Amino acid sequence: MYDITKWRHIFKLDPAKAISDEDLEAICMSATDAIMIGGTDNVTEDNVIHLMSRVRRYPLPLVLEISNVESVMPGFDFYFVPTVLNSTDVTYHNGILHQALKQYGHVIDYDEVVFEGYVVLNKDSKVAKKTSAATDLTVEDLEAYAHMVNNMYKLPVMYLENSGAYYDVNLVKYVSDLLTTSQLFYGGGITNLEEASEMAEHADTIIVGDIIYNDVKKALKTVKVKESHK
Ligand code: 1GP
Repeated sequence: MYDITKWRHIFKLDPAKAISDEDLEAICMSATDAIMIGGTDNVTEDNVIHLMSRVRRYPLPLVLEISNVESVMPGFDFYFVPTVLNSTDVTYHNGILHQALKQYGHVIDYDEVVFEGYVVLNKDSKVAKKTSAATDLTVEDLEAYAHMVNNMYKLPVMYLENSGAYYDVNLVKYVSDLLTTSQLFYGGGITNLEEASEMAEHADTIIVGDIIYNDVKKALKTVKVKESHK
């Protein structure tokens, strides 16, 4: 029904953070391609179901990016499952996934599941700390991850995750040039249209998170990237 490969812009909402009805309406009625619900800390069944029911009033695709098994529930259009390729802890490669599939593997609709090859870049981010990610990466490391995702695991999505800070666009370009089939997601520190456009020049899809909570008007402007990067 929805074609993820055409998505250029996604707003990521953190279920652990408060958002007013007014701001949520503005985000959901914008021209963004999808809403993704996901976070690192304090993601619970309660706050996910609450946010899901609020976003469901609006006619746009809704994704749950899974952070733990307890907060997974039916009702989303897609389930994005991160595997953190530069985590030093197997839990975040496939440990949680293995446990989840042991329990629910027989009831999952795999057409709704998208496996994301994550590379966590910002050493100061919560996700880097939680997953014990090896963030001290050289260009050669990034290149190897691109080959891993695109040519070895053949994952549909590679996600360059620089949560909380704007990354070096040249490195995003470098990775982008290596991918032939995997869709490149970039998220991290996008706060205005200029940054959104710069990253969208190379990433297939940009993810905008924090700025929603800091300055919703600025967040809304990033959606304009869809006009220049169709
Ligand atoms: C976080 O990649 C997203 O998972 C977006 O990053 O919150 O820094 O916009 P920001």
